[in-house]
Amino acid sequence: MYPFKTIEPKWQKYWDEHKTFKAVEDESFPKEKRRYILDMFPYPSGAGLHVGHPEGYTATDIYSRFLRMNGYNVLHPMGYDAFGLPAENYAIKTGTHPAETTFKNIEHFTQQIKALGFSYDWDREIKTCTPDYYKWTQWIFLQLYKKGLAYEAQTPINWCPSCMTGLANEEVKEGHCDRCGAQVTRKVIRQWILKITAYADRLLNDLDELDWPESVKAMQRNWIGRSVGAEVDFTVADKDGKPSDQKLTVYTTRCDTLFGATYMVVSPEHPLIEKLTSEGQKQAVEKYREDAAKKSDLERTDLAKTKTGVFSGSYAINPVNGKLIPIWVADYVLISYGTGAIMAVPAHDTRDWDFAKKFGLPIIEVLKSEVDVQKQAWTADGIHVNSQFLDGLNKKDAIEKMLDYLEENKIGRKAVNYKLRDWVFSRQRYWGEPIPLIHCPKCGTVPVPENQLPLELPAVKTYQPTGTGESPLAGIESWVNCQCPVCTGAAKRETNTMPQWAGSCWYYLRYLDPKNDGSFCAKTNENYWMPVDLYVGGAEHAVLHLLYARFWHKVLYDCGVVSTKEPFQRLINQGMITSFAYQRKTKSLVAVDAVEEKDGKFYAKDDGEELERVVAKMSKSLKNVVNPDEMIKNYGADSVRMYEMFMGPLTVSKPWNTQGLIGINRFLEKIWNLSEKPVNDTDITGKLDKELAALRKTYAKTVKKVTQDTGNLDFNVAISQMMIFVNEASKFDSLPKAMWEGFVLMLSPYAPHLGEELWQKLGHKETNAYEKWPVFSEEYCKDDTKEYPVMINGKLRAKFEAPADADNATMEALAKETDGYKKFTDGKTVAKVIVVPGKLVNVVVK
Ligand code: ANZ
Ligand code: ZN
Repeated sequence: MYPFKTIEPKWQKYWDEHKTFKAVEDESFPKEKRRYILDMFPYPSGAGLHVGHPEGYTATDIYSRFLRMNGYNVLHPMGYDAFGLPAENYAIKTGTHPAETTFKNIEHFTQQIKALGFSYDWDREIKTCTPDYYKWTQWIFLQLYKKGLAYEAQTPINWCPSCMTGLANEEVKEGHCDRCGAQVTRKVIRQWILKITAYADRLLNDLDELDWPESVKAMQRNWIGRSVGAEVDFTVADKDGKPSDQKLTVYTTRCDTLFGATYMVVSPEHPLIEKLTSEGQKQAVEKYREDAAKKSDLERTDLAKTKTGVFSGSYAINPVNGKLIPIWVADYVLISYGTGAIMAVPAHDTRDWDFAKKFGLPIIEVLKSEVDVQKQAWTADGIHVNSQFLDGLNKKDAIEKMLDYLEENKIGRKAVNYKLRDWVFSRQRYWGEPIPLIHCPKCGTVPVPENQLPLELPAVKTYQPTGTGESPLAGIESWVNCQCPVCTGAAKRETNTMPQWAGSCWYYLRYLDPKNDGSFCAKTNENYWMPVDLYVGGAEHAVLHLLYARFWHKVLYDCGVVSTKEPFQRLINQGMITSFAYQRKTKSLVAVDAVEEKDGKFYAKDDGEELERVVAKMSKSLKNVVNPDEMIKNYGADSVRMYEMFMGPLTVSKPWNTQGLIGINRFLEKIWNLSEKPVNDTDITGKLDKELAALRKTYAKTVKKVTQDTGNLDFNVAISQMMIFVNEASKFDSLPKAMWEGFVLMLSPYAPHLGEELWQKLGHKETNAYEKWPVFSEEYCKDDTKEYPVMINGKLRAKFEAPADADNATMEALAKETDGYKKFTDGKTVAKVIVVPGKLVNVVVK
């Protein structure tokens, strides 16, 4: 084994002591020679680093090192997203202060990350839970507050009964808490909410200019969910069926179907319900509303669920044909979207159709349908029928015509709606940034003055959330009771804290100027580095962190404190690293330690059943979690780095296979052995023998490919090419020095410890991190094979591929292999084969 156990700590110590990767805002680098390469910083969990972390981190590290060697000034920082529930849950169980747990975990993470030899500027490390950091998170919150983008409301929100806190929409996955899996309920509590909806259009439109995966952009577009339609005003009828003063407005994307609206539905929370409900229906409506309140939005809008509803007892007048249509109350209409009321067109909307069938409401076809609308809804396009002035038009034209009609008659207008909801921003938990606001009985809500920031998190006795909708901070009277900064009277602090996402909304800005006590980031530093040129992280952040951070960034842009509209110009999602698992015929999975391998086959230890090897997520229960520490210990950090890059393209999911890691370790060993050979200082072109010429060619191709592939983040392909070079070079007893130096430099971003060691072995005294990247000569890269024609009796009958300098025997043999040769000589006598070297093969047959 090559001595990675001594080499790796040696160079880690060197980099640390020499601050090799310290980034300086050096004005001699023009803007186009500066790069900001960012990793999604980790949450320092107790479990430590998993093998997924080094995947993205290695990719950005290779790229950063490559850029430095190509003359760029590179900012490549690392830090910790350190507020969060796990540390708090641990505190509840053990009474240990979350800070203590968090800092212990951070220490462990740092040690693990450093063991991988990443070229971070550690002087810029940040932790979102330290007061010098969250001072500025609070400051940014106050900017939002001053701009009217933070407001207080008593609203029904998603409530996790197990975490005992409110959640943002983004934190609810299919009706369950994204963190603990408990079913989310609705609870009305006082909340601080951020008006992200004010930025919906910009968050949507500016996506177009980002170099991001299409899938992530699509997720953000869907999440923002811009919908263009119309509001239509219906007049509610009085007891005698005559128009009353009351209007009921609906939102529809299909105003063209207005002639097919046979009833209306209002959400159970609609503010007009009491007015709309008749005496006779009062009890039934009340009961229905109570039941609906207990259901989640998901349960209510699930297409598969049978529809429920109740008649309100009143009618509205369809504004285009004067018909009276009943107004129903049903929970498939949500109060939070559009106007909370709809016109129902059962012939052309599936949910309305289901409802109409269940309650015996009329179904009127208004678009020529290819099905019988009494038996099934027709939701596709068609020519309008039964629709007076729309008859004969298709959907698009009919919508336009109806919109004109509505506007002319002042019964409707174009309207835009978004699925995006404002961001419920307060948490009733301890381990987060205190929201810097004060409630004064005289002055109302007053921000904590900026010169009093940070508002530090006080020590508490118990971290247990109260479950009443109040944070544990509410119990600390000495902290809660304060002086109003405006009138100096007695006031109380806001006791809610910020959500996990707050700190990560702007951390990339703090790296630019992490120790600045007078500003969140000096303008000059911001100008120097922003925007982030490359951001690499997991795909799971598509609508949470990545949307929130864009929102805050735009607010800061509007405040004039950042210079770019978007924070992250280019985004790449690394693929998931999976693991193997073993499956029975019944499809049940067997834990790795209950499997035996014999001759490449796998058997269950208990009953000997032959198992199929499958790819699965790493999980504790399957015991297939790969521990990076163990891998580094056994095979070295350089092997782990290079293996993770060699597994496949960065963005695809791929299974861990320790055999592959061992292969890479052998490859590095081969390189080490090469370095033991003498290097030849003199220019040996004069006495070139053929093989060395071939190696020079391979070298030139290797430089070309590794340069291009590294620049394109195609690391696996670059590594393959390095392997080709090493295999060829291994056949030589000595190597030209310039070639070997060039190879060592190319290797260094990938296996930096080995690279530095080999560089030193070549007699260099300093790090190679800023050495010039090798250049290649195009001359040597030229394609050295060509196509040769095969002529038979003067006619072109075939072609074959061969080296440009192929000898006569090779050319003749290859010509005889071609299908054309076989066909046209079949049953004939070959009289002569004439090879014209470098040109063609002539065949004479009789
Ligand atoms: C009449 C109609 C006819 C509709 C038709 C659809 C098809 P998007 O595209 O998602 O914006 N809708 C409006 N507000 C709603 C609410 N609060 N809860 C549930 N459904 C609501 O969807 C807009 C459509 O969803 C609207 O257009 C409305 O039904 C329904 F053939 O109006 B439509
Ligand atoms: Zn006051």
